[in-house]
Amino acid sequence: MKTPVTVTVTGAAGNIAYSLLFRIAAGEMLGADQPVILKLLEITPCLDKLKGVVMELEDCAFPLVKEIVATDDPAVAFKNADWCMLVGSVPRKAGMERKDLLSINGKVFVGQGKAIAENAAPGCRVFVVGNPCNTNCLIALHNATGMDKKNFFAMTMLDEYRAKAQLAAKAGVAVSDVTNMTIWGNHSATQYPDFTNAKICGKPVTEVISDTEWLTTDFIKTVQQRGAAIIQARGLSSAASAANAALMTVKNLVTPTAEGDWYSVASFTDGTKYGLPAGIICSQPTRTNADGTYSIVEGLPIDEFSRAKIDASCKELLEERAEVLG
Ligand code: NAX
Repeated sequence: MKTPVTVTVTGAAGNIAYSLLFRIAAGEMLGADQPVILKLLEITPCLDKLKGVVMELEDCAFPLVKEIVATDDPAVAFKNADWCMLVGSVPRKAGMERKDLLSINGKVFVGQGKAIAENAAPGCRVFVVGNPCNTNCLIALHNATGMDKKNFFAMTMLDEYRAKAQLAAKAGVAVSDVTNMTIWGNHSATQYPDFTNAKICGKPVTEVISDTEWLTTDFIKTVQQRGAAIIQARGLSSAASAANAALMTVKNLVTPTAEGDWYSVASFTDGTKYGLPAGIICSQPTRTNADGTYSIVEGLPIDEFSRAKIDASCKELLEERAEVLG
């Protein structure tokens, strides 16, 4: 029997967590032979609701779940955590500017970053889903004194899957035939789904889809606006698909990547690759190595069109960083 891995999930009584927790508990994220300890963090008014989620987890009798801790105390929730999945954050309400959201959630991620650094297991990895996830992740990283900056990530896998689904539908192929899909930049309407380096059945997308007008306009817009389209259709934001992408991001980060492929996740930039500014949490093409570390895929050609899109998203990330400084 393997030693249990401690997974902390914040926003544990929320919509995404309601899809996510049961799949982690079933072994879909870390493996069917990997026991887990689940630590669930919520704000105090949601503890009753969280109790209901815990009751349901218990009623599944998952063999891999060794312990469940439900709390409103970050120090308890992050104690000995190997993975911190920061899903909880305050959603944008009517009349709220992006700036207001950054300032409200900024405070949450200051506290959580500190609590993680003080309580989590050595080598703990932090993965942020709660929006604005790139900048929330940067805030947590800056406050997690002593932790390795390489261990902080924000989610763009849902955007990658959305892009793959659009390309597959247009080309009339299975979604598994679409590979090498990079989301560059911010998880926001400025993100750039890079069709120029993606492949369909091993061939460049531009060889398979000749409708360049669609690729450069509707395709990008559809991916960028997909979250809003789901809210419009469902009356609620993406939850099951977001949970799936969160689970798959962690799975990708712990599993060596298939030869020749890569995946998208936002991580801390060092200023040496693709002209991305240093010190932001930016989505880039990423591979997990055989030893469990990860690397940014280097040497991809960036044409003029892609350059402008990537720069625009990085500019937004720099603006967000400037807004939360201090
Ligand atoms: P919900 O509002 O259903 O759940 C969020 C939960 O977080 C609530 O139960 C709330 O009480 C809790 N919470 C708030 N502040 C907290 C704190 N300080 N500590 C612990 N828990 C706290 O939202 P849900 O639909 O689950 O979405 C969660 C977050 O994911 C939102 O910020 C949302 O914008 C973001 N998303 C990110 C995506 C991405 O691709 N990165 C896509 C999906 C989603 O929009």
